[in-house]
Amino acid sequence: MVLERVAASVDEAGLWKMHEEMARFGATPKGGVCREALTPEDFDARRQFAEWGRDAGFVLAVDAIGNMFLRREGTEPDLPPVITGSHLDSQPTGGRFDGSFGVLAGLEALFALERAGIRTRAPIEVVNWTNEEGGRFAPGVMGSGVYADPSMLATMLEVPDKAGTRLGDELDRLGSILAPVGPVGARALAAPVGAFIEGHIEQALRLEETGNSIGIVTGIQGTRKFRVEVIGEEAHAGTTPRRRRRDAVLAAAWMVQALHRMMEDADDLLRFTIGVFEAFPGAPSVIPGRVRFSIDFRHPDDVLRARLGDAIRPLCEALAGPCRVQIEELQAAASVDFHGAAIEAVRHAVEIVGASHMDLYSGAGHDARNMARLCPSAMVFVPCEKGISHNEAENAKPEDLAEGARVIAVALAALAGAA
Ligand code: HGY
Ligand code: MN
Ligand code: MN
Repeated sequence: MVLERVAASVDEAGLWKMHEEMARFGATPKGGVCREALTPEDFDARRQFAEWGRDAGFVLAVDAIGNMFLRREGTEPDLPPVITGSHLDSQPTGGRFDGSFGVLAGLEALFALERAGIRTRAPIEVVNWTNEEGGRFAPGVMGSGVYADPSMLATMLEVPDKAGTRLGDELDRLGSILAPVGPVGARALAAPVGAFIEGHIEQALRLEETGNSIGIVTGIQGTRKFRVEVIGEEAHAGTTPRRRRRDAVLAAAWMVQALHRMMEDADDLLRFTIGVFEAFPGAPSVIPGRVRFSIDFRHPDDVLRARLGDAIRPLCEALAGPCRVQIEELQAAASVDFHGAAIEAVRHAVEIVGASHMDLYSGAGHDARNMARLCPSAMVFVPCEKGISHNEAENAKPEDLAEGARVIAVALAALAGAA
């Protein structure tokens, strides 16, 4: 009966209201959010998250990469916490639910436990991971990545944004942002975690197509991310003959075409995206001397990703012509399958809640991939309208968010030993 009481204590209207309030930070005219990592808008969202936690009596801790943990104490405080959460940062033309749902559903799960007067043996924490999206500071899933592998910290602190601002310098501002809210404890990177559950919108169409409310995520496909620099020579557009040109856009364009052709697969499982393509100096009458473009390559099969990912460099070098090409691999993450106590708790929770559900494999990357390296991890997907995401038109229904929060709350309570 305890777990049923937890589910019954989730407040749909309260959860939706938190989404509406969180969406104010970085709100865009088209109804989305632009809240890139460690911008003033992200700091506003972080402050709001801290205030809601403080008002509920939860204790805030922050680690060296700015991940924020709000803790509801357990009756056995020395047990590793069961953690839930996601990210409050967004893409530049992001939606109101990507990341926010996982953080706010986690908060609502704790509020439900408070309302029901239910204690748990282990502490439960809600986390806001730093820089999941990676739009301003590449690569993404950075906060959870550093939490899982602290040896990455020094490198990540040096990552610059387009304006050359160091991530570490922006992060240094977080302390003064949060200080007025209340006491902030320090959290060690890679501190033990009992289990991790992340709620997220599906960002695809399966739940909406099948009429299911809940996706039990069985795994996340692997990814490889690169930055490519093509270096030519700036010259006059009117006087420079073709034979003397070292045109970085021309060389890069050949590379883009050839890469897309190499990455075409008959079963349309492979995901290959060049989302950033910048020409410098970007003046109409100057032959571009430099091009920078991004590569985001994903596929469930680790062997195929290794083979095709390793073919990127030789292909670009073969097409560089009179230019040079520099390629840096920013991130390589293997496909992950979720198993163990966390996903079993989610399976049990959907039965307790009575939610319609299906197993789903995630094409999108999430922080749960990194947490799966530390502890039993799982994800709970809820539908989003037409599967639209990484787009300001992203939308979801209050009843779907509440159903997801009920499943998350019950799974957390079970994992943390509710009594
Ligand atoms: O790119 C991703 O898969 C995630 O939504 N940031
Ligand atoms: Mn996300
Ligand atoms: Mn995203």
